[in-house]
Amino acid sequence: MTAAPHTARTVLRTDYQRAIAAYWDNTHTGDEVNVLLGDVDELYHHHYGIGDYDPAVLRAEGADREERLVRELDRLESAQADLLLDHLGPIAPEHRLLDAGSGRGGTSFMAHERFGCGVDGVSISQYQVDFANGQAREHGVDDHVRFHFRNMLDTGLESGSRQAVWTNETTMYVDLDQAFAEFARALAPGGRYVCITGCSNDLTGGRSKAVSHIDTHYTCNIHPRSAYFDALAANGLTPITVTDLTPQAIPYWELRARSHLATGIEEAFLTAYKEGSFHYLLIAADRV
Ligand code: GPP
Ligand code: MG
Repeated sequence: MTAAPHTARTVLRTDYQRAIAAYWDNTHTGDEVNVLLGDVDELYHHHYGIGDYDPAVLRAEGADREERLVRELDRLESAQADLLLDHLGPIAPEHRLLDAGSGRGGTSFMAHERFGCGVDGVSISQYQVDFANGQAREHGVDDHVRFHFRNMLDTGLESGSRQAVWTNETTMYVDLDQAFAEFARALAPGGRYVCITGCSNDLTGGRSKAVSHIDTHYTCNIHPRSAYFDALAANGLTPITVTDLTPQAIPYWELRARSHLATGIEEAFLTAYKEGSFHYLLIAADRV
């Protein structure tokens, strides 16, 4: 990391960035869905889940039903992070990774646990950085997993220092060209970038009402599918795997919609995915 000071003035460069930092700085109030799920295994995520749920959970009643729903949603979110990590390629303990938009740190801790490697996470939310560094101390891994108040568009990491970089549902907050240029700079030649994202479908033309609803709910700016591949190609990142995870994402939203943890955004995701105006994609690309 560079010695340059990273203050709110240098890290948050636009009104939009200040607005999203404020949004995530305030998630510690009324954030039951993420905190209750995180409490299950001390891994706090800000992404969604994949895979089939156990239908028996919905047949349970009362407190048992609530507890089983929390555990099942958490299991699906961890399955999503595991799938992302499956695509990072061979990672050795001496490698260093970047979690771009690291939230409360869940995916970073899972990466360290799996590979024994170093991980740096960056977030423009000071609250998230402090929370995740507190978790690193609690897990006893703060010598390997560190979180920084930095902008993913300008991480300050040494060029070529990263064997892998990922974004777990964070690219809808940034300009893709700027982000991928920074990731390509930070990656070693032959390093891997993995992205899980929601993107709009160019084929349906323009932004659907459901996609606009999601954007408004999270103060984000969902990009069209084509924008990802244009920006990857423009920045020397060559896709090796592209998986449409949409069918695997729908059960999570169906279960969440029927749970006591629904936040009101569930129907927009279900509508967008089912009408085909929105895809949940995993993209893995090599820095060539
Ligand atoms: C989930 O965060 C992810 C985002 C808000 C980014 C937008 C993602 C898209 C695929 C459009 P969260 O876990 O804080 O959301 P929630 O509180 O709804 O679970
Ligand atoms: Mg969540």
